[in-house]
Amino acid sequence: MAATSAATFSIGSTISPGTKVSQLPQSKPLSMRFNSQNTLATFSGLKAATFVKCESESSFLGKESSAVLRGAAAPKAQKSSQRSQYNLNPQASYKVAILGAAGGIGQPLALLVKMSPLISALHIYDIANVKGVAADLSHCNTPSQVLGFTGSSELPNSLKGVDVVVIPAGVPRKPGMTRDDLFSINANIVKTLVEAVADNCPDAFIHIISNPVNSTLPIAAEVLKQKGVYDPKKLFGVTTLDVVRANTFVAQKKNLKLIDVDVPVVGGHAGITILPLLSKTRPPVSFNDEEVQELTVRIQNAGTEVVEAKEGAGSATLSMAYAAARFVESSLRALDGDADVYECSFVQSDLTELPFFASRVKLGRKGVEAIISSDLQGLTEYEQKALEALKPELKASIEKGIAFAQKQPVTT
Ligand code: 2OP
Repeated sequence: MAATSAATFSIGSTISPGTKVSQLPQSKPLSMRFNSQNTLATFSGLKAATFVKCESESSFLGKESSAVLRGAAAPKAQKSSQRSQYNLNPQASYKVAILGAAGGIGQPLALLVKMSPLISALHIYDIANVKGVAADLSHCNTPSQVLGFTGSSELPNSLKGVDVVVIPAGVPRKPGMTRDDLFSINANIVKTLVEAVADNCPDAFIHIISNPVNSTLPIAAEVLKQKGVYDPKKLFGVTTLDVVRANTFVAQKKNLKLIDVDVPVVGGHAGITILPLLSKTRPPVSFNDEEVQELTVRIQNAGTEVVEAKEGAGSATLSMAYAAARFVESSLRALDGDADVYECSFVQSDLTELPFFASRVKLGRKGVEAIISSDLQGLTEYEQKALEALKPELKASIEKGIAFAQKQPVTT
């Protein structure tokens, strides 16, 4: 992922742990620039001896605005951020597990994650067909060792010592289905997998991709609570694809350089619960009413656009894998001490009256360090109405997940 100039990762500025942030730290694309003689050769060869330096480019904010924002929100971080430099040590030794790694999202995700210089071990788990994927991936000459784990008896070992667990397991949509139609199958899958996470790597960051995320994330939270290991700062519903799509569609519509565009997307991850805040687009862009309506609806229905185009062969896999890999990379950078990592994610939140809500968050070593409240301030009338309109559906999905988990207590 980092080997192409198109790779982007959101970063912003630093805020004290646990605070709600009223200043606006903009996530901004970070082009991974490997400062060795030859980026591609270094990355794909990764002889491990080379120290890889990653420079963040504040391309969409501009250096001045970045400095102002950092100065306002994080005087301490300013010194390091002004250097605009974060050093990646290719010998860093994070372990990542992907549960559901033989599936449509899991395979490309595993490949993208295998390319990270921050990972020493990539554990891929699925109920079947994973050994071949592991053998295949293990031939890529990037640093991480790939281990495949098949079936429930091998699930615990796939999770031992893991820092980040990503869960794309489950069934995808077919044309005519909503994400909620997947609930009856995927709810159980997520419950079972998160129970294993709780038992084997309770301190890991957990990334939930399995749909309906608006319900599976609350299920995961409930399972972790029942197991006595719930840390709300480390449980994430992956909504990065909504941001990726919003950035792409806005850049296309407005003929902007893609890497410069950043649109926060809040709410949840299904239909009208996906709310792109176009008024907060960076760099600032003006949209007429028709454009706002057209773009908002397209971003909300983008998953369905792919489901229909695939005509029964599944839902978004490649773009989802790309987005999920970006979120993994951001998490690893946060774990590695980068004080400048921002992403949108569906997390436990007090931004609204709902217990979980997607918004921009600041990531740190311990997970969510701050929830960016300023994105919900100064909304347009259209956005304000859409925000109110999404709440009943999101609330119902959250409650459905919680009720499911409470009815079926965890196995001890
Ligand atoms: C999507 O948005 C698969 O939920 C995923 O397409």
